Order: sequence, then C-alpha cells, then structure tokens
Amino acid sequence: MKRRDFVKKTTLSSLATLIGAEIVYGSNLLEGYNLVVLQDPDPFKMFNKNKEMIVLNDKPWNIEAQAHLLDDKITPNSAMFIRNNGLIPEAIDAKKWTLTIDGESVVRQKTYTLEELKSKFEHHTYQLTLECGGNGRSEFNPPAKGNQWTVGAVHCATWTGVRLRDVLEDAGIKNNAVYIGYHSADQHLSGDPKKEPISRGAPMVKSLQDETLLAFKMNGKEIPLAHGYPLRLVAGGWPASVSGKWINRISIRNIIHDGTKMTGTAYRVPCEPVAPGEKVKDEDMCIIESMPVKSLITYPKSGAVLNDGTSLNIRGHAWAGELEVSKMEYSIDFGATWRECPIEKPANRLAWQHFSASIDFPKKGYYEVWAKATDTQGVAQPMLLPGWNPKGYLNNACHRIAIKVT
Ligand SMILES: Nc1nc2c(c(=O)[nH]1)N[C@H]1C(S)=C(S)[C@@H](COP(=O)(O)O)O[C@H]1N2
Ligand SMILES: [Mo]
Repeated sequence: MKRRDFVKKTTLSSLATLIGAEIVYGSNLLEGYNLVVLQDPDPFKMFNKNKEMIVLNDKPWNIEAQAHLLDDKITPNSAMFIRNNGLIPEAIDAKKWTLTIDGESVVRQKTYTLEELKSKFEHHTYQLTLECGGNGRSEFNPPAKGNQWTVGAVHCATWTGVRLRDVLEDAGIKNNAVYIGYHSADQHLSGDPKKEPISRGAPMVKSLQDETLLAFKMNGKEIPLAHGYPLRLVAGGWPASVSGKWINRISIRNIIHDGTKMTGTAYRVPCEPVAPGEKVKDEDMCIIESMPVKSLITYPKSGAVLNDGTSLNIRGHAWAGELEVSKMEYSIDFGATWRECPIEKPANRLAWQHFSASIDFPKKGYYEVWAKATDTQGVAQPMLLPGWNPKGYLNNACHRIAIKVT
C-alpha cells in the first residue's frame, strides 16, 4: 500500500484562515482529509440567509428566495438569491485587489487598486433590480436543464460605487469599441485555472449608462462575499448574469464579447418564437438584453387564510427591465376580470416599483390572486407561460397566490 503524505503546511494555514482558528494538531492530518467542520456547512449561517431560502444546488451554491421573503422595499442580504456558476473565491485581500482595463479598444491599458478607484472617481448610489435570466425556469415544459428557479431569483438592493463609464473613459475608449467583457476571480468547477466559470458583458450603450456601476458597497455596507466582494459590476434591468461578481478585469472589445457563457445558447433565446421542444440552431439564438415586465406579490404568503367579511391587503413589487411599469392590475377570478391598483414611482431608474391593493371577496371559498404589470410601451405580463425557449429564460408569467376565505 502506498504511504500517504501529511497535509502540507501551506494547506494547513489556508484551512486555518477558512475556519478562523489554528488547527492545533494539524501536523497529524493526512493529505486529503476532509475536516468535519467543512463537511456540511450550513449555507444559511455561512451566507447570512433567511432559513426559508431554498437551496437549489450546493456545488456551486445556488439559493433562491420565496416571494414572501422579498417583501422589503430594499432587499436585505438575508433574502437575496445567490447564483454561482463556479466556486466563490476564498481569502480575498481587498488591499491587494486590482482592476485592469484592457482590450482591443482601450486607449491605454490601466490597472487601479480598489483605493484608487474609490478616491479617484465620484461615488454614486442606485437601487437596482437584478433578476436572473433563468428566474421562473421551473415552469417550462419540456423542461430546461439548469437550476430550477421558481420566482425567487430577483433582488433589488442599493449599490454604491463608481460609474463604469468614468473608469472606462479614464483609460480611454477607442471609436471602434462595441462591447465590454468582464473577468472575475471565481474558479471553474473543474479547478482548471485557465477556464473561466463565466465572462459576460454588455454593449457600450449599456456600459456607459449613469446607473451602470463598479460597486463596492451593497445596502451601505461592504458587499457580502457571495455577492461579489470586493468589487462587482451592476447593470440593473438586464439579466443579472451581466452583473459580474469579484471583478478584476474589464476588456473593452471591438467585437461582441465572446467570453464563457456569451456564445452558443447561454443567456440567449430564439430570435423568432419556436414551438415547445423545437431544436434551435446557435445562429438563430439572440442575446438577452433588457428583461421583460414582471411583478411579484410579496404579501401575504401564498396559502393565507382570511375571515369572511374582512378585506385582504396585498402588496408587492413590479419592474420592467430598461422601462418603467405604468399600470398594475390584479384578478381574483383566474384572469377573467382585472382591477387596477396604485403603482409607485421607482426610487430611481431601474429600481423596482411598489404596489398595494385592498381586496374584498364575495363569499367563503378558495381564490387565487393574480398580479399583472404593464410597461410604458403597453406590453403586459402573460397570464400563463410565455414563449418556450431551449434554456428556459424570461418566464414573466403573472405571479399567483392562493387565498382561502373561511
Ligand atoms: N464572477 C461571477 N459573476 C456572476 C456570476 C458568477 O457565477 N460568477 N453569476 C451571474 C449570474 S448568472 C447571476 S443571476 C448573478 C447573481 O447575482 P447574486 O448571486 O449576487 O444574486 O451574478 C452574475 N455574476
Ligand atoms: Mo443568472
């Protein structure tokens, strides 16, 4: 039998950092031994999440909210979904963190420390809706592979940082610039350092918008590790995959960025509608840009029981990608008739909007409350499932909750 080696000193010290304590008898450990404390980490404690969050995958971590957890106007960390394509970077030293701006269309390649970014450029704060392109995927049939998100892969936190535009202009943008592409510090699941888990981006128009930030704060505090500490791109209203976490390089490209998950079928939908289950050629798939109009009833929790004769107060949020929501309606008769209810203005462009209504039910029994938002271009949410697509993106069907009047 081959003799096994003891754990190396360097491994021991990084394990110690990870668990926050010296491993006193560490020199006795055999190489490859899996410490008990690391075997079954509690994701709720590890990420400070509400116990009612739902873990869809632990390798990599993918965790979603439930509608009623998203009731706050500004989403707290405890209710923010986590979507990872790779492994969360460990042992980040923010003091040594740098961001490099490079690419075919940069005038002068430049590298900034975090301190330089913070001191050199003006700070801005926006509340931004970030929804995963795959939110609602679980309803599609034939089903699409990937995390089976229901309704909880959306959040609207406040982000503070510097404008991507200011940083790109400081490095200089050539006339032939088309797109930016981000690169980040997370690791590919295979462990291969040459592979990137994800490297997406946005066209120059989106990259240069006022609200597109390189953020270093979330809800007024340092960004939690799982959400991109110490530096994250935020591009509200677009699929959240554009909002790269743990950013250390941004390339100004003279072509549409061709990084991991930009090409093929990733974050793309058929350019023309297709029948459910139809095969679509890669060249007939188009990149998702602005997200569609959508809403969520965040109070009460589905399944609420109400005494006959009392009114039900509902509330929630609505958003419409690059646009605003101009009309909010609800139905208690499975979509046969609709009533309009008030919708507030957003805190700023690209933030979700709040609605509320007081509902009276005619008699005892089972009801569903359906919510429907309409955007400023007159486009409304579909009552049931929208266009099937191979990867299960962009399900913006009306949110529905169950109510029993007794
Ligand atoms: N570096 C990096 N950035 C990333 C991802 C990732 O896996 N790695 N996932 C993207 C996707 S698909 C989504 S939906 C959002 C999720 O952001 P959150 O985990 O902060 O909710 O991050 C995006 N940015
Ligand atoms: Mo996503």
